[in-house]
Amino acid sequence: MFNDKKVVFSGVQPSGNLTIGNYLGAIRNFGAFSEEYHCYYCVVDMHAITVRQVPAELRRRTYETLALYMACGLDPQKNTLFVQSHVPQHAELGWVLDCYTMFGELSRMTQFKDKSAKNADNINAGLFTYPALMAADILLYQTELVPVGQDQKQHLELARDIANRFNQVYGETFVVPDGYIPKEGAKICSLQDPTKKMSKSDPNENAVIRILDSKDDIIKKFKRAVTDSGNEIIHGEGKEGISNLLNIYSCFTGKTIEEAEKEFKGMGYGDFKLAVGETCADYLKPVREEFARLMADKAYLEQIMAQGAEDAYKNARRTMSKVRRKIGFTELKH
Ligand code: AQP
Repeated sequence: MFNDKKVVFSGVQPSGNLTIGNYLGAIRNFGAFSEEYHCYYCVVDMHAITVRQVPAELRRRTYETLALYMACGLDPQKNTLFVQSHVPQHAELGWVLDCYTMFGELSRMTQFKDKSAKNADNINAGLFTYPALMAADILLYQTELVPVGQDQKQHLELARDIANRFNQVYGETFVVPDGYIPKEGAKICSLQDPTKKMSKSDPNENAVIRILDSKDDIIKKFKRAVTDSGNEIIHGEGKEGISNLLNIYSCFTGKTIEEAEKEFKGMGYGDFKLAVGETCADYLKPVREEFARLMADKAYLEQIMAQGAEDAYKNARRTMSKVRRKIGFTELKH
């Protein structure tokens, strides 16, 4: 199916029902690479357990995330769609890279600081070393390009540092990946606190729009979105709520922020929020429908998972065997 194309890798954690942040910042952009690159799109369940998960929900969301990849337009015949824990080399390389990642580097990661604050009763070692496992995910496939949202930029830079460090010690082993952060949609903010990014694990349902929310729920949540005491629909400082809504509207319509500002000039906040909600809900309708169709056929999803794991495994094994040789592990002769 694939030749010697350059590689794209990205992943999404099944740590909650996916949001329009995950969609606009990441998944929506994945399909554009499918022709030119060998694309690996992974459901990163091993990352998800850095925060306590309910097992049955994690399992269900793993299927759902895979189905959402496809519902968002990723063709499993043109992309390797798989689940991280099905390919054991992720854990294996993750451990090796832990030994090439510095305590100080991991301590500086803002996601670690944020998540430790949110999960004060479970600041586990996995949460701390999360970026080294993410580096392993990427480097295993000799990835050139990693499409992610703005929040992953710091982790990606660390993955580059780890690759460079390893290459300096052992000679060229890993391709050093570049990030691809979209111009629009790289940071979609919470509807209840627009100074923060929208997160799928946010306990406040009104703060997040989920890809699979019903039209009514989407409109209700947009109507409750925090704005400001003014009445002008313009993008800018001190107008974080309105700016976020304009940004979302612009992502779903392809219009520029200036065009959107012009369109809504003179309109009240209530009507503006309703218009953004309707646009978002209508845009996502085909995704919701295709998702429902795919989820009805679990056997098909399992077939895609198996096919993806087999393809990913072949390539991951190649890199891992190179790494094992370089670092001095002995190999058993068969
Ligand atoms: N608000 C966002 N705006 C734009 N892009 C975003 N991404 C996440 N939130 C936004 C991008 O979605 C991809 C998958 O994210 P992830 O599952 O790896 O975890 P995350 O970055 O930690 O996303 P969440 O939604 O905030 O999950 P939880 O709540 O579990 O921590 C990534 O490319 C990410 O940049």
